[in-house]
Amino acid sequence: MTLKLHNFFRSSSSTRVRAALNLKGLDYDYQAYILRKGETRTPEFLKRSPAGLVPVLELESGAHISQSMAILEWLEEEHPEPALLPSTSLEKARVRSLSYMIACEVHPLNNLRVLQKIEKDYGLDQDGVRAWFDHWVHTSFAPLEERLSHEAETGKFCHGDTPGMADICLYAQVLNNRRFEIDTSCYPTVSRIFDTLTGLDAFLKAAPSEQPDAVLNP
Ligand SMILES: N[C@@H](CCC(=O)N[C@@H](CS)C(=O)NCC(=O)O)C(=O)O
Repeated sequence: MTLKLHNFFRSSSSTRVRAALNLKGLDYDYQAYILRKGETRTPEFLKRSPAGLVPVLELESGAHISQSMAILEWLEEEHPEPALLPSTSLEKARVRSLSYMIACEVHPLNNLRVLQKIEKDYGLDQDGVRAWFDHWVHTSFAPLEERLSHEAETGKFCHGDTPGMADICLYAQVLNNRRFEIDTSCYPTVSRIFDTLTGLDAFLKAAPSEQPDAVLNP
């Protein structure tokens, strides 16, 4: 089965999907879009995904799946091994809950179109935009650290000793934080898990710097 990932190297929701595909050992074709040039706003792309956002996973059947978390869930159902989610419903809920602290509460407030909007329409300068980004990262990373450091289910990774959905979200967001020079080293458990993830091939290969379009967009 040939999968095609429509994505952008620096997009953290794209990084999530690349890490999941790598963890599951799935090959995929890489289709790059330059977001700042509006390449996801063309009629051709909008046919794939009317929201004009990456990532979009194109299946061999021609079907398209948008929204990184929906893509991760599809991958998990279609390619269950190795699993991104643990086995019991309660454990699954914990992993989804940790994942959504990032995917639903940090990322949507800090993605490109929001940053462009607050800069352009509300007159924020670069320092203001950075302060906005910083605020929403810490608003969720402080309770994330609290949970990861106190909950017994945390292991080498966010849940136990195998990497999964929450680790994917954490990894992509910490890389994004670093790009905006947001220091999250004050969160020791988050930092420990991130450092462990950087030692895994599936995550290393998903990093923005490793993608073919990284060289074209310094
Ligand atoms: N909730 C979506 C977020 C997707 C998203 O915000 N994508 C950004 C890049 S990380 C994008 O395509 N931005 C293009 C734009 O804002 O024009 C997901 O998880 O897939």
